[in-house]
Amino acid sequence: MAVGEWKKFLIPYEQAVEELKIKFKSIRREYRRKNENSPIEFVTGRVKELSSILEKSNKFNIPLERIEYELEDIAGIRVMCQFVDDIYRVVDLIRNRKDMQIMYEKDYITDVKVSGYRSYHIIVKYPVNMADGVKEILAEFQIRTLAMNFWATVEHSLNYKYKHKIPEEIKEKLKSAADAAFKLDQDMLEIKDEIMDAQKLFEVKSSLVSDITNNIFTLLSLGRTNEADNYRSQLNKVISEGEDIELSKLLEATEKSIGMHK
Ligand code: 0O2
Ligand code: 0O2
Repeated sequence: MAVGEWKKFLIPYEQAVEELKIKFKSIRREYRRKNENSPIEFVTGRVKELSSILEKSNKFNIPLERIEYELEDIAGIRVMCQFVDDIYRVVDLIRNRKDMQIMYEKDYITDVKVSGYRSYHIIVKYPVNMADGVKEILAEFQIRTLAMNFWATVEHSLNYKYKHKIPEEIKEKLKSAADAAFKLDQDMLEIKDEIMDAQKLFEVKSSLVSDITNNIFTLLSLGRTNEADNYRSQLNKVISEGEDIELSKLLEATEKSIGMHK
């Protein structure tokens, strides 16, 4: 295939990656707006480089005309989660979607790879609406925790450095690092409720502070400079030494002041 033809071949994959990134980032936004804990921490995606497509198809003896059916990760989406159980919530999200069809799933968390690699993979068939009709493509989801992602990124760059021939002693270190990362994930899962409470508290606090700041600006725009300055210094004091309940009281006070002057 000429370079121009490859470019054309890759268009639906580029479209799919953009769409899927938006769709899964939106799910995170939806959870956050509803003030619920999101199983999705962040999402990345990429279209496989042409050189990697050719290298992989060569390695597996895939003829060019079969690439679109047999290379499943030309379009790749990665979903990162805070906790191991979130991975399975994301898997369920994907299983319940009407805009893609699952071809198969690989649970490399239960079936850890020899390298130490852990992630949940789902291969889907995804229809892309092109100018001249619908083109169905295959895409690969990799769902993993932040710790699994850290490990995989490091291991991936070492594989690149050593051209897939990582020395035995480094391989062993990597294997035990992978297990240590998984131990961290399991420990975090045990205190998940505590962590989520802390994150919620932090969110509540930062939204109170932002509401109070907005009110202070409103007072300034109403010409109530002294009151605004007074609230500003109270806010600084409460932030450094106060409790959330005092922030709520301060918010109420600023709302009352605005009400009086509007
Ligand atoms: P790093 O440093 O390599 O981890 P946006 O600003 O949202 O448009 P975004 O989210 O950065 O862009 O995504 P982009 O630039 O399209 O995609 C690149 C990301 O895809 C990189 O993450 C890669 O880690 C990730 N990626 C690389 N290979 C694969 C793969 O085989 N499968 C999947 N699913 N993802 C892959 P970072 O964090 O940008 O950069
Ligand atoms: P890239 O550079 O990420 O695109 P295989 O038969 O094992 O060679 P297969 O059948 O294509 O691979 O599927 P598999 O095993 O599910 O792996 C697909 C992708 O998962 C890989 O894509 C990697 O992104 C990731 N992966 C699998 N095993 C490992 C591992 O041991 N370490 C790391 N860091 N990533 C892994 P590519 O095309 O190999 O690479």
